[in-house]
Amino acid sequence: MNTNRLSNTISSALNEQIMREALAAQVYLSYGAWLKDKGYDGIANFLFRHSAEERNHMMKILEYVLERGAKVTISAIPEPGSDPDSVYDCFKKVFKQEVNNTESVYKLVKMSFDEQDWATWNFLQWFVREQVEEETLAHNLLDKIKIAGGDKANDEALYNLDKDLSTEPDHARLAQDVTVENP
Ligand code: OFO
Repeated sequence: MNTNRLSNTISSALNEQIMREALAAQVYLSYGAWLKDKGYDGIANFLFRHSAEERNHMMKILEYVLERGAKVTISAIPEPGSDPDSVYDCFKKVFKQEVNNTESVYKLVKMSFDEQDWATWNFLQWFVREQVEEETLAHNLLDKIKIAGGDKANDEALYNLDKDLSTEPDHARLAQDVTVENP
């Protein structure tokens, strides 16, 4: 008896999303490493925690695919891309990364709607809400650096921003503190 409750199209799109979340984690890891190397430990730590959150999103989808009786295929993760040119550029890239991910979540939502796969549609609503939060978070980062002077932000402004972010309440918590249900 076939216990797979996902269509081939949906399961392959979800598997692709598993890879995209893993890629997002790698992107934040690489930006965090770049920032730490430049001495911005507060912002770096913020992005390291965000990287852990992206991995959690990956696990959430992985568990859903298995729960629906479909196959998980772990594919290669593309390279995260080049380092940012500046802290401002880094925050712009973070925002773009989130918007791109939102678009791929929306494609999945549409796909599940078209197939009348209501379980998947319902599962994805969590990601729709999460992306709103993540875009807001990225947008707030951009606002903060714009206030600090954007590309012209001086060392003192960047120092304060770094200090600010090191005490930012955890939206993304440390990997060991998160669960799939409560990322
Ligand atoms: Fe997975 O939420 Fe950001 O991209």
